[in-house]
Formats: sequence, structure tokens, C-alpha cells
Amino acid sequence: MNIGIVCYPTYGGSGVLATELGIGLANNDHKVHFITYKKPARLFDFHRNIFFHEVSSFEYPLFEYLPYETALASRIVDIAMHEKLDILHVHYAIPHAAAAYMAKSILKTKGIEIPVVTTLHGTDITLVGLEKAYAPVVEFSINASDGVSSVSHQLKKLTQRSFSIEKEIDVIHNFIDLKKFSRKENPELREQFAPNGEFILVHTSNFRKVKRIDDVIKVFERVFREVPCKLLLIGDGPERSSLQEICRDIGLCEEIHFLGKQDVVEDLLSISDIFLLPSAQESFGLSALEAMAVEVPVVSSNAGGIPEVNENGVTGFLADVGDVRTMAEKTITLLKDAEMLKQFRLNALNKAKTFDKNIVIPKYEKLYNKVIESMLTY
Ligand code: GMT
Repeated sequence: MNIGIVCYPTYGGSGVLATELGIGLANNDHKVHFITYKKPARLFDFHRNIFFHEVSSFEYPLFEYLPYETALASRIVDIAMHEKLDILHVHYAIPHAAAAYMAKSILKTKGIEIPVVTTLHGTDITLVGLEKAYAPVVEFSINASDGVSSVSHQLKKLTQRSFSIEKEIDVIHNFIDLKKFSRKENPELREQFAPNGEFILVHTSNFRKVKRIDDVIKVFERVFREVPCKLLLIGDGPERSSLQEICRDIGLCEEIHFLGKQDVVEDLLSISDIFLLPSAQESFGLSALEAMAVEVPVVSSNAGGIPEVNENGVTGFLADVGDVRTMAEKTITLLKDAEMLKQFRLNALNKAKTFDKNIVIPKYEKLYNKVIESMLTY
């Protein structure tokens, strides 16, 4: 198949997943065309089946805001016509699903029918999508898609509750490449952060408010009082400077390492003992799955779709959003009980295996075939 993928090219979960999907599809002999404003962050290597088409908006003094959606739709039209796309898969509804609808309508006037699949990732529904400024377009463009998928059962339910959705929504969970995300012990690296054999707690995200990283620090502060440990904070975003201020205020700068954006996050996860994810909302929690794949149990909130990944008392622990006391207690329990920690590490890996890319990517291929077939019979 010739597949067009539209996504955010950043380190955020939807962009990471879209990129890994594109790589997986290319390995399955499909030709994959990424259409976005920058090369996707996780697209490192050359692959003979992967093509990147940059979308550039034309600047003009009249434009206080660049019309990216128009530029994207125009680029999709161009690629669909000249690369003969069989299907277009857009990740994150805003503004990609609307641009896809526009492109599809233009292509129709040229006698080209292209099916569109929209994958809902979370904040495109929960945070941004429900905003009055976007909601009618989000609802319309989901219904105008030929196939719709959501990354968790919880997100599907929420989408159906929040909008008037006529389309069937297929749940296709996030997935993981278990070859890439496998534990690689690295005592030298570990020693750089924990020279006296301390435990290492870790969190990775885009440092947005929704992640509640201040709760990560509150949990760490409580754990630190009981068990020698260090905290790695991986990623960057709008909250970083205020978080650094918190660390200074509580005098834990030496124990908390802000590592910024990292390309090879699996190496840092591999030297960690517990992953913290106290998010206010989380449609799935790809970062938790990445940690579990490298045998790191997760202590998290029970928000959104997290319970579909992190099983309470099995692969880690869950607590209500904001309940830092329970999160800290559970973390301490795990760190103090070597047998339990060992069992949870194994459970985390086993659970991660159920989201193996080789199980999940064929579900997308099946959805593409279903959508293409239904268009042919229409
Ligand atoms: O919040 C993020 O980490 C970024 C965000 C995005 O849209 O890029 O991630 C969302 O999509 C991921 C991939 O499907 C999910 O695993 C994340 O749970 C989801 N984030 C939220 O719902 C807050």
C-alpha cells in the first residue's frame, strides 16, 4: 500500500506513535509518506520505503497566523496525486482531520477518491477538542473520516460521550517495539546518577500541566525521606522552569536531574527502578508502556486509559489524581521489598508484550483494508 501519514513531528506521544507506525508499516513493505512541517523526531535512519514531505506555509505580512491547515491540505493533494496514495492516516484530530477532509474534497473534484483514517490520541478530544473554538470542526471531521481509531477504550467512550459521533470507533492501543525497548543494564551510566547505589525514579513527558510533574516531585520528596533515591526528569516543555524552581525551594537540586529531551530514552529507562506518571488526564500513557517494556514498574494516577496499561498491584500501582501520599507509600513499599519489585518488573514486561508492535500494527493494516474495501463497494 501507499500510505500517507500526517502527524505532529515532535516528541509528543501522538507523533512518536505515528512515526513508529510508519516505520513498522515500511518494514511490512508498504510505502510510507510522512507529510508534516518537520522531519519526525524519532525518524532517525534512512529507510527505502519511507519518504518525508515537508509542509511549508507561505509567509505574508497580512498573516498574523500562518494558514498551516491550508498549506497541509494543499500538500496532501499534491502527494496523493503524484505518489498515488491508497490511504491517508492522520494522527491527532486538530487540525489534521479537517485538513484531510479539505484535501479529500479537492481530490474528489479531480476524480480521485482517497479514504481517510483519523486516530484520536487524547488531548485532541479531552483538552483541546472540547474547546468551543474547535469542537464543531472536530466533531464534523471525525464523522467525515472513513475510519476512526482511538488509543484506548476510555478515549472511545469519552469521545462518544462528548460529541455526536456517527462513525464506528476501533480501539487500537499504543504499541511498543520490544527489540528497541529492552532492558540494557549499564552500571557505569547508573553510577553517574546514583553513585552510592541509590534507587532511581524516572518520569518522561512533554512537561505540560496535564502531566502534573509537581506531583512527581512531591512523591519523590516523600520517598526520598524514607529510601535513598534520585529522580530523572526527561523531556522539556512549558512547566520546566517552574519545576526547577520547586526543586530549588525544597533543596533537592542535587537529587533531581533535569535531562531535557533525549533521543535514546530507553537507555535511561533501563537504569531506572520506578516510573512515575501522575497525569491529570492520559488517554493511554505510551511513556508508561515504554518503561514497562524495559522492566520498570509504574506508579501512576488512574486517569483516563492508564488502567488499560498499568495494572494495579500487578505491573505497578494506581492512585487517584493528586493522591501523592498513596503514590509515595506504594513506591516505598515496592522499593523496600526486593521480591515484590522483582515480580512487578517481570509482570510489567509481560504486560508490555501484549502491546507488541507485531500484534498491534496488523490491526491498523486491517482497518486500512476495511476502509478501502468499503469505499470500493460503496
Ligand atoms: O501527552 C502527551 O504525552 C502527548 C500526547 C500527544 O498527543 O502527542 O499524547 C497522547 O497520545 C499518546 C499516544 O497515543 C498517548 O499515549 C498519551 O496518553 C496521550 N496523552 C494524553 O492523553 C494526555
